[in-house]
Amino acid sequence: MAVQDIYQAVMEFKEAEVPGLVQAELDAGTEVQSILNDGLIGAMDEVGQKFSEGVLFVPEMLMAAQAMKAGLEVIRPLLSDSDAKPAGTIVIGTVKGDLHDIGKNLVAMMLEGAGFNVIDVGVDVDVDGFVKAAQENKAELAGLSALLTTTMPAMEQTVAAFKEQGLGVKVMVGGAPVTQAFADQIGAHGYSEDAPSAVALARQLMEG
Ligand code: B1M
Repeated sequence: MAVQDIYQAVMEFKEAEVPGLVQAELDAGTEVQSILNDGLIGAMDEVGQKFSEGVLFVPEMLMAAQAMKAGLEVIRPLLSDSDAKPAGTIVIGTVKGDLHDIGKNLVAMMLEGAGFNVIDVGVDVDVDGFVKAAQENKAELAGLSALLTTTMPAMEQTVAAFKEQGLGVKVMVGGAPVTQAFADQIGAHGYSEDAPSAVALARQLMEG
């Protein structure tokens, strides 16, 4: 029994087995940080890498994310008692008028897997919904998803609202119709085309 078994079980999408493996490691006295970073997050980093290389696809990434989340649930109560600090807090949601959430959920799960405190505000979220959630949770980042060309203006309005509020929240955007050029045009702090690159972007935005 080792942290490597947790890593392997996430890589093999063994959602039912991961919680037991995590608990066994905890019982054996393994540090929460090691289980998190070397087991759960490490595996999701490799899954993200394989997705970017075209070796794994969306269904596999979702299955791995579910397995990782099952393990995360076991250690979640312990995280506040340990030295494991969240990588940052991000409010994430799909913008007003848009009900698509599969990609947003995937991004949220990957961020959670990467150690972020993720506040998922759901779908069809208006400007106030995003801004209030960011204020209430003292979020450093906001993540906006849009799948419809018709809801891209709502994304622009939300980015503008964050700027007007002057909260210092960095806004990242994504979704099938969204491009880097559009992100630049609306003044977003960053754009990523898929879930693994959203994690890389969030880490980068947290650094400065
Ligand atoms: Co709809 N839909 N849909 N749909 N739907 C699309 C998006 C569409 C392209 C289909 C088509 O016509 N070919 C089209 C949009 C056309 C356009 O705007 N140009 C469309 C339409 C028109 C509609 C309706 C208007 C249909 C109707 O009712 N007439 C309607 C709109 C409802 C609404 O939102 N108000 C509608 C409804 C639905 C369903 C409810 C049936 C369902 C959504 C279920 C759900 O999400 N719970 C649905 C689905 C499933 C799709 C398709 C088939 C699949 C979307 C998806 O989940 N992809 C889609 C066609 C397609 O893409 N092939 C389509 C998988 C997902 C993992 O990818 O979401 O792109 P994606 O996320 C990626 C990246 O984009 C990125 O990372 C993710 C993972 O790598 N990403 C981010 C996403 N968010 C990010 C945020 C980030 C960073 C990266 O930072 C914060």
